[in-house]
Parts: sequence; C-alpha cells; structure tokens
Amino acid sequence: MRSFLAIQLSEEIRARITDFIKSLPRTRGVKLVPAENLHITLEFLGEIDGKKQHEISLEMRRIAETVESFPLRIKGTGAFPKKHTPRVLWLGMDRQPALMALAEQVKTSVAVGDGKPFSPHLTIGRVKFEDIDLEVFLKQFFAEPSIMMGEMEVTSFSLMKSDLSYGTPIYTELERFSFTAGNK
Ligand code: 2AM
Repeated sequence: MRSFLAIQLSEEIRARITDFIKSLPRTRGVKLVPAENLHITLEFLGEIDGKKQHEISLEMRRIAETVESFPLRIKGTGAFPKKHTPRVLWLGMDRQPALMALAEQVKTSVAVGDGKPFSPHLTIGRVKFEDIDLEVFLKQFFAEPSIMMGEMEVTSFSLMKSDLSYGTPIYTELERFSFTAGNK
C-alpha cells in the first residue's frame, strides 16, 4: 500500500485555496491538485505492508497523545526546486515550532521515510511541460509572494492511502490521529 502521513485542511482554508487556484489563468502545462486532494504532507511513507501500517499506527497514536493543537497560517507561494525552474508549485506556511516538532517526531519514529528533511509546503500543482500559457500562469501565481490564505487550527494528522490509477491519485484517509495533550 502506497501511503503517507498528512495534515488535512479545514474546509474554510480548502475553499480559500480553491478560489485562489480558480483565479489563476488556465494552462495545460500545470497539473493542478484537485480540491479534495489538497493536504500538507508530514512524511511520505511509500509502500508499506499491513504489519508496518499497524506499527506506524501505534507509533502515531502515541505521538498524537503528546501534541497539543496549534494554529497554522497558510501564506505565500513558492516552487521546488526553485522559482525560476519550477516543478512543484506550493503554498507556504509558518515554520511553526509545533509543526516542525511534530514533523520531526514523526520522521524519527517512522524508519521508512524518504530521509529528506521536512520542508513545510502545500502542493497546489506540478509543472508538466512548457505550455504557451505557462509564463502567464506563473507570473500570476508568484504575483503576491506573501499572499495570505488564512489560518486554521491543526487538531490531528492522518494516515493516508494513495492509489495511483488513472493519472490523478485517489487519497483515502485510513486513520486520524487526534492531538489529545492539553485536553485534560
Ligand atoms: P507533496 O507533499 O510535495 O505534494 C502523496 O504522494 C504525497 O506525498 C504528495 O503530496 C507528495 O508530495 C508527497 N511525497 C513526498 N515524497 C514523495 C515521493 N517520493 N513520491 C511521491 N510522493 C511523495
């Protein structure tokens, strides 16, 4: 099973981001992430079997018990690897100590991750080819580098399954780990 750990968006932020994406010019050169697939990846796990899934589930439940919910502002635009050679287009967010600490805990406990340091971002699309309209699209996307999408309260994270059939992946939430520290 192809899987990853991710923070889900509040419906309000998802709607704001969707409106922002809709406001951008059309280009076939960018494959946009459908609204229902938008998320913040904490850790990409790749292929895991049932046994590993069970181990990860136990570990993530344990971590979630140590975390308090925290606010997160989604703001700014950027690209990987670089703005002038964009492959992955993303929205940024505060490098919130609580977020960074959560990602660090998750990374340390799952031995199957890709080993890359956590770089907080929310992918909204991927550049596929140099379509004639691409430049106009990118100009508009980067027009307001600190654009504010809004704030949400992060109260949990999820284990997600990714099925890659038919081009656009289908993501299914397998388990949600709610933060319970500070609840008592
Ligand atoms: P992203 O967060 O930058 O969009 C599910 O595939 C999620 O895991 C995607 O959102 C993707 O990137 C992230 N991811 C990280 N490393 C990946 C990899 N090597 N292959 C596929 N997805 C990866």
